[in-house]
Amino acid sequence: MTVRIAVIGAGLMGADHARIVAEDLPGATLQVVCDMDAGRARSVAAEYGAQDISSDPEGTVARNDVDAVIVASPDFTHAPLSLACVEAGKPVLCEKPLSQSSAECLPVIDAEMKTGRRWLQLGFMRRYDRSYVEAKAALADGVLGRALMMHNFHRNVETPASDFTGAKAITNSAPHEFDVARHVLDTEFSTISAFQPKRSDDLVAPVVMVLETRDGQLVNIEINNNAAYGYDVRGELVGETGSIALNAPVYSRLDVGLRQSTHYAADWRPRYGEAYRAQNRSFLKFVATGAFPNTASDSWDGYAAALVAEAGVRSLREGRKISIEMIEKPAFYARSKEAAE
Ligand code: ISE
Repeated sequence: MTVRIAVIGAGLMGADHARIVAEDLPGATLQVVCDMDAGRARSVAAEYGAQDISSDPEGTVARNDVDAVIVASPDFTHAPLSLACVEAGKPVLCEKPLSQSSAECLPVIDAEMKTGRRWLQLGFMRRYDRSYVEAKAALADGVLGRALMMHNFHRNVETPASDFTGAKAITNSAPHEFDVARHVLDTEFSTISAFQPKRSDDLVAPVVMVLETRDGQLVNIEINNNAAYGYDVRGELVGETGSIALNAPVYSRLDVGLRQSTHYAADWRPRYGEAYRAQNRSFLKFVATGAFPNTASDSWDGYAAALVAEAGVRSLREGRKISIEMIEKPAFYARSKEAAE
């Protein structure tokens, strides 16, 4: 059976997901491209051969010719549209974040649990990137010993919007590290401390965070959205008997004029192109089998990322360490080692 997918949102990420569905997802078809801007929906639909377009997100979710939904519309629509998918019984891959409000994630969790099965896969695609996959495997294999620390650097060329702030670096960019560090370490965070250095100009300065886990480990995260030189995400997982570096793939090195050089991606899309493809393929398998992929992030992970970000913004504002108080994790979201990949 071909899975008929609707993509809601025809902006940067929506167009990318439409391309993946149309060109790189055997067994799926791009059924609908939905955007409030009909012209943008029409343009993306024409480029990737969608069957139809719409400007009605809720109506698109309800369509009988839509088997699954990818939500890539503006952040504030993610939780309401995910809730609509859960209530309509439509599997949904929702771009991060589920919501920037941890409280807004709870009705999605409640609705999903009420149905008794999983519907929502969340788009923290870093979990599918080879560097984090290999780091998690090395930790599981015991070669690093017990995990002690994880260092994370997340640098963008420039801020994505003119109104970007240090707080937005925490709520928009850092949730990737909040999620993937929890995933690799298989833990939850207990505190967060956030700091900002001073720049000599009026650009948004980096945000540096130190987080403690409930298992006594330390995770530090640098978010620099004005790094200027390139899109650069790397890090290191340090154990008691070894460490593993998290690197970007280098496909070529130019040797010329007594110099060597490699190049950086301009932004996350080329850097994580393979991770998005792997994530979307795991979503298609989830749709076809109903078995939630063990690697993927879910509604609980969306709540956890939003809660940590809220505490990080408070720490930056108040200049002190903030405790992270989570609700108890429902057994419904427990992960079994044997679960589907
Ligand atoms: C952006 O929203 C993303 O999700 C990217 O993956 C991240 O690298 C970037 O910093 C964010 O602004």
